Amino acid sequence: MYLCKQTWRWYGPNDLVSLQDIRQAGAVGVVHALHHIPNGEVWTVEEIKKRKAFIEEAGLSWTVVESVPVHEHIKTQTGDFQRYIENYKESIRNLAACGIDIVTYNFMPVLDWTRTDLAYTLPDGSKALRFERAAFMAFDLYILKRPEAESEYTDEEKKKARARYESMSEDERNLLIRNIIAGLPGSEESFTIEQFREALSRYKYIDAKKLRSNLIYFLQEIAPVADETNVSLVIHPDDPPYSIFGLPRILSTENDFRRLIEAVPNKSNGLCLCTGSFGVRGDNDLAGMLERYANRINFVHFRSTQRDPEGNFYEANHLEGDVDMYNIMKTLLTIQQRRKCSIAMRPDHGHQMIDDLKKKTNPGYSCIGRLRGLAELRGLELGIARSLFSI
Ligand code: DNO
Repeated sequence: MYLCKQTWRWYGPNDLVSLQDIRQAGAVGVVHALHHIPNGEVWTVEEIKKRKAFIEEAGLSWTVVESVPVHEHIKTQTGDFQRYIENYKESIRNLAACGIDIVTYNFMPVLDWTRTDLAYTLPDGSKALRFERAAFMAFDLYILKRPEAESEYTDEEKKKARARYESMSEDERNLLIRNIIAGLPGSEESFTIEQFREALSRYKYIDAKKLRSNLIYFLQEIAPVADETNVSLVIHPDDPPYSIFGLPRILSTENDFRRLIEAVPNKSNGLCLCTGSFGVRGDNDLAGMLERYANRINFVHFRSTQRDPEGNFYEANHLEGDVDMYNIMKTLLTIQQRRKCSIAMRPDHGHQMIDDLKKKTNPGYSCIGRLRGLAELRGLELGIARSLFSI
């Protein structure tokens, strides 16, 4: 019987959630990155080994890398991008030499995952991450004042954004700015408004077609190295799964992933199925994607979101919201029996709740909310496994 490999994201020795906490939560592995190494530089065997030993001393394994960040110059194919690609290959080889064989990355321009509100209070008093479209548009139009934004939104949207902007105090505006551009956990970049404008301007001539061809070029370069060293490369989808700030986004749907596989069919080219990111689009059939790309999905983020007709969403409890977790778990279990292997998963994000409400936590990555998520997912998995395969 193959069950998921239960893992947990850990941000390193300064993470408020310790390796021991993670063990107590019941995870067997950690998802981790060497955040102290600047984007684009090589992860040396020495640094990887040091961290790996530290994790193993706590009785856990370093199961997945999330992420080896892709330097902006690779995404835009400017500056020193070829050197950064060579460095990336070197990092893959070094990770493989240390026995770490799943590497997550993303190809979102400028920003990684994006939310407008990091403390959206739910009726039970816990706090969730949220994306509020009116607040986002208010930032884009009236704080960032992106010139093209005026023509990208409808009159009705602009009216809503204006009203939202005017309803905010100075403090609320500053908080919104920080939430959007100061960098959420795991995103390796952080900007001031000025720097953000400049970063956006580097994409002036890069549309979705060009960005896709840059991603394909990058993969054609690194996938052979990953094939050779038995490393799975898993791309993380766009979050939210559509274009923001006029930037192209090219991994938001099943079709986007299909195109990537058609262009780069190497065996190492795979997907991190983040149910929370893809799930924001009603037209993404998550269990179907799992089924159709069964052999390419080598890491799963379990998370659910709750959408509304206004284009807002918040992060729901793991077994609630729009994502049909039962169906996804059932499909994943069936695939693991077919592939005869355990696939790594982690509870993605969790609500800030109970004692964590008194702490200064990493947004989305406090302990107790994820503990609840993992416990629920583990129960769901065992229940399905026992009834399906009568163990
Ligand atoms: C957010 C995460 C992202 C993700 C990266 C993968 O919680 O899912 O930071 O790790 O985009 O490269």
